[in-house]
Amino acid sequence: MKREQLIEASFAAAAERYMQVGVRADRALERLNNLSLSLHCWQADDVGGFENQGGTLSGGIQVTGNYPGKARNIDELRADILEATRYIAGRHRLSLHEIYGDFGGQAVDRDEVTPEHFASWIQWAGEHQLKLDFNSTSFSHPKSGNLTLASPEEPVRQFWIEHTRRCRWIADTMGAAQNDPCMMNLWIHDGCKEIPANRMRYRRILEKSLDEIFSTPYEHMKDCIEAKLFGIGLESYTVGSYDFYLGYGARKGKIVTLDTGHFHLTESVADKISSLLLFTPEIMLHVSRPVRWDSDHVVILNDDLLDLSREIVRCDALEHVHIGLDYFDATINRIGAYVIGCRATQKAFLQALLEPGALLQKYEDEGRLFERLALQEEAKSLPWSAVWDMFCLSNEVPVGEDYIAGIGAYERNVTSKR
Ligand code: RNT
Ligand code: ZN
Repeated sequence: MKREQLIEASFAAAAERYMQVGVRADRALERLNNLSLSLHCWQADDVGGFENQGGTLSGGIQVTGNYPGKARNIDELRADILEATRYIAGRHRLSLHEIYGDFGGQAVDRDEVTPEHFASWIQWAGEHQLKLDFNSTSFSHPKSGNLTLASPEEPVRQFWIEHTRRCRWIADTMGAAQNDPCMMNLWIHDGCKEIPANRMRYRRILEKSLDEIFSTPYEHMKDCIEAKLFGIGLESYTVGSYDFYLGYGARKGKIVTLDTGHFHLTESVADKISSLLLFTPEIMLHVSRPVRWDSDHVVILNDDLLDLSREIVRCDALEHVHIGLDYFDATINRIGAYVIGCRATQKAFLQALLEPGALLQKYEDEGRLFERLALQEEAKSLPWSAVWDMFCLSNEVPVGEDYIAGIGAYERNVTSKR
């Protein structure tokens, strides 16, 4: 049998098998097709950006490795992103950080940036049917220090307020141009290596700064606030902790970003979804993979990711959850890293969409708890991979491991020559 026929036949058999537990595989495929991921531009160049100011990465985050071929300028970054999308089925988004503006070799400080610096991105994204998301950048800058928006030094605080206000303006411009809201993520590293004299002090300042920043209403962008457990060198205290942003988001109607690397390693991020959805408008995800700490390893198909995607589907919240990726690995082919992470995320959501939810709920309602556990176990080995292959085939992206060769060719012909 030809490969294509084999995939089609396997899909047909899988679809029948899923019908036996009350699941429509074709419907799962359709829903997966409509799921957009927001690709983080910073995987392509190790969170460097194009400010041309020789800044080194700071803010408690770190990239390890120096695999050759990272993107050195906007053209290379754009080419790399497009190359990655060739192996990822569906229509996706691109998340830009402020430091990736098109500054044309000029030194544009963070409090001077305007939508003009993103005009070429907006145009390029439109041409390639990619929608844009945005992030303010408060790290890797002489004024970053350990405190930015939570700084008691008024000029420093004002500088970062101005930066963040301008970023919201840029995000709104992007959202208007693409006729779809731009998700604007705010993450700051503010914290202390040692125990501060008073934890409340900086949190009060941060709350005030956020209120000032968010006082301008915008129509085409949505504010997301990202908490963190700790940064390197800032281990004892994080001003923008999860409790801080959860409280802020719930009271003031802001979207909380859940970065899966920003929690204690035994804490379940999946379990937070249903609570957050009750009290905050939507959820922004930064899908990442912590290994022993917030290491930002390439996302793989593991239990954490499966649990997270299942929870989102069970809450029927695909419309209210924005799936961004956030990791940076410089030890392997960077484009391959994108593709592995995106495909893993799609596979996780596919398995979630194929879960026999109605039957599980029925068992639970009837108090048949053995049946519920048994079906949960059996569902793990239902033939989801046949549905996955069909997803790739019908979207004309390489099936299975076939994409490895394509990435290799791009490395030989393009990135290795940088
Ligand atoms: C850092 C946060 C943040 C960054 C990006 C580059 O711990 O996760 O989202 O990774 O903004
Ligand atoms: Zn993040």
